[in-house]
Amino acid sequence: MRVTVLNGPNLNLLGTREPERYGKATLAEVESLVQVEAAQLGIELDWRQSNHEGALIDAIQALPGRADGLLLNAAGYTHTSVAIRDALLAVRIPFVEVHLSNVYAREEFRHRSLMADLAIGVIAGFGPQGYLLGLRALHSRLSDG
Ligand code: CA2
Repeated sequence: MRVTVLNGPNLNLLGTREPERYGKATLAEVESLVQVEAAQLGIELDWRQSNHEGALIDAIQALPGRADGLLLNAAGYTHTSVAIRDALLAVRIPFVEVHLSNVYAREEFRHRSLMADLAIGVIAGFGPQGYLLGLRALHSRLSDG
């Protein structure tokens, strides 16, 4: 089973700024955690981060034939990007939306996701653990056939 993890803008700053909000772990540390879990589940993981909307869209468009499922933290684009929504609609790849923070306990503009209704489900507020939960959920859904 192959899973791509896409991380959106500013997540490359994880562990270096705003640790009270996003935690102390760097994105590379979160990736290591998720890679260990993926290996245990027999998942081949492709981990990516981009600050650019178009690069995220290119990565989504390239998924068919390359990945069985997607773990998506589109970061700020979650709340704004019709173009990322359109790409997800076009490829129809099963995906789980993940957020480190509890977006519902934050500003109102973060309560709306332009992609959540297309997702299998959404996990928010559990920090890096949310990526593990999301990976397990995706694995279980993809194994159901
Ligand atoms: O909680 C999440 O995972 C978010 O997707 C993070 C986004 C935010 O816009 C979403 O509403 C919720 C922001 C990512 C910014 O990441 C940073 C990490 C460290 C320091 C500064 C920004």
